[in-house]
Amino acid sequence: MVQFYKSVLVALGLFSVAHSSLIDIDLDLDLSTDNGCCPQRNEASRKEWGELTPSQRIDYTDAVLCMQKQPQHLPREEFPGVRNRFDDFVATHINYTLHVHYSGLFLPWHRHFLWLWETALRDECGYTGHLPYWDWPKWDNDLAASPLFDCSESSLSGDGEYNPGEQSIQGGSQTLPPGTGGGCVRCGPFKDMELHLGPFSRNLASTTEIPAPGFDYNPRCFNRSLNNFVSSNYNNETIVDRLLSSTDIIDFQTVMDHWPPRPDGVLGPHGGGHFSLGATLQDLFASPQDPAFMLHHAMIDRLWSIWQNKDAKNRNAINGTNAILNPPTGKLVTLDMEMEFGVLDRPRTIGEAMDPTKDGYCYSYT
Ligand SMILES: [Cu+2]
Repeated sequence: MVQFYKSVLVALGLFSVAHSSLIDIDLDLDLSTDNGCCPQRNEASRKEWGELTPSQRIDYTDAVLCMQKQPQHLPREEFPGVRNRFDDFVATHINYTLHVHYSGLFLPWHRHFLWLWETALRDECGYTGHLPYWDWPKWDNDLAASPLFDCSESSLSGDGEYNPGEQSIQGGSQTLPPGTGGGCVRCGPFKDMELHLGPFSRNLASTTEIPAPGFDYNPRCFNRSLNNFVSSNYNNETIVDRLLSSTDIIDFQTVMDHWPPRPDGVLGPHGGGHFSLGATLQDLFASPQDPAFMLHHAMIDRLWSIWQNKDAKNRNAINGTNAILNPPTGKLVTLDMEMEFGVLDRPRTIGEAMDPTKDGYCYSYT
């Protein structure tokens, strides 16, 4: 996938992050206060997974399993692979993948997507907690020993069964070693989970149309492969510190998606998290099928909000276009550009998603 992006970047002549084709937007909003406008409920605090008690963690995974038992809202005829409410979120992600990755929509679209997920868990499955996050550097050397992936009843399940046929991963100029699993997950709360959508090839044939298998129904087991090489190289403390000291949104987005922080960097911490858990989370389109997806993106959202708050006046900015890899044909993002969420929500402007402490969201991270 990364190899593919690199060649597309070269083909599009975007190899040197074309500042001129990107846009910076500044808004004079104070992100450091909630302006007292969160009247509907107390401000939600999103916590690190290991900070939750085991029973709070089980409340979260129970709510995820509950979503997999609720009826879908998307029509079965058009979306045969969507079998439940959880799949509504997966299919919505597939539907907008070519707009909301490696683009100006990446950060705000995923911020709102996570909030819709958290809200659905609470409203539709009686979850009383908030969305936890995966603090990558805390566990980057030994994923299997972390409370996230130790396969206990209070984890998000763990490694898949060992599959000797597990392939190494091509990440830019680097060949990343395969992980330790590769087969079906057989322990923890998601041991019986079935994936319905995807898999999508990592060699995308087109960047303008959703490729095969689209929304086809393809039931199979939930596959994982823990990869400490990837997490320790691309999700370590040094990279997180570097991300938080980014000088502007262009720098922030470059570090997030490319490490070393150049457009030809192999993987940033965004890709690193995806590639740390094997095929299900690596799937650019259908990755929300791994229950760790929302916690990985909550960490991205957390770091974005921490970074924004360090210089609130100047960091209410977003950068890029509304198309994957910011091709010249993409539309430059603006704060009043609308983002779509299909059946999950009405369209929202980018500006609406810029401040998590504002009325409507009212959350912060510990
Ligand atoms: Cu995504």
